[in-house]
Amino acid sequence: MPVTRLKERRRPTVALESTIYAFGLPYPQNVELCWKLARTIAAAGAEAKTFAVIDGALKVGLTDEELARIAHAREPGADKDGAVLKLNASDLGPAMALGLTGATTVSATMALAAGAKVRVFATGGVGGVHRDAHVTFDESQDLTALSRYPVAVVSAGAKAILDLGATLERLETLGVPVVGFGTNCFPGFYTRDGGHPLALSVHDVPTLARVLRAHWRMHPNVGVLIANPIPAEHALDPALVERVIVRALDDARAQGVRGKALTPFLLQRLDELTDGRSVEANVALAENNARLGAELAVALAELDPEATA
Ligand code: PSU
Ligand code: MN
Repeated sequence: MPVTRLKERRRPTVALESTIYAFGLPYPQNVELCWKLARTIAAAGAEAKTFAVIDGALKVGLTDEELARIAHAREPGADKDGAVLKLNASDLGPAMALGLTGATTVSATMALAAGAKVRVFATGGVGGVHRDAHVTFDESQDLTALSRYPVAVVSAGAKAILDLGATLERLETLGVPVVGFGTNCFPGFYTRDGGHPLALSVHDVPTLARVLRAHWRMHPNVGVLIANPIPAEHALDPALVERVIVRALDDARAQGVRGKALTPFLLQRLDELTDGRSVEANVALAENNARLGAELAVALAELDPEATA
């Protein structure tokens, strides 16, 4: 390959979201996780880029100060001035115009990754259809984003706080392939088996990269959800998970927590109700997804060296 061509090649990149730091995990575990994911991704030969919006500017990669601002979103007094918002894809334009600061959810991160030509995004779990969506209509914008942006989202499934069956049905309606990595069932985030079979499963990274390349030839603007179960040694007991989720959902209902505040509230309650075990599991699965994301970004680059971000 000529030298000029080599120069055009960009390093394989893995996008990371910032809502998991702002509203998914407590401080300082959130900052530590961000560093850990960057190290894991670098060790696998790729580069991590965390997305956020700071004072109206889109950020692809955060400085330590910017990360600290995001990571303190839930601290008392954080909402006094320069509040850190939770931004969906649809919030990005207004946030830029108004000079706002916010953490990007899966939907916003997918939109920004697509714009930056980054094809692989590693997260914890995607948002989905909430359990009472037949009454509240609460379905995450993550689902429509998956149908709109050509990004592979490496996740441990969707959190069991959601209706996993309805989430899979909605993904099918939206035309989003869900590919199990080393599994035939859709994982339940904290657990390896969320109780729903998957039709598509692959067992190695080169095959996964070929699946993505073929998918984007057919559907150049549609995402893919990769379901990578939490490592067995970090999985929580399914009965415990269900018990604490029911309790957290009751608390949310009693306190009238809805909309964007619901997912962060439930995650924080699970942390309290499991004595931090849910946070440990969350960290372990995010790292596992970052590793797979990096391997996948490298494999995609090998398949198609010039097209890779
Ligand atoms: N899953 C997690 N931790 C999180 C989230 C999901 O394990 O912090 C965040 C992601 O950023 C996801 C968002 O995009 O929650 C979904 O929120 P909602 O349900 O309000 O769409
Ligand atoms: Mn919602």
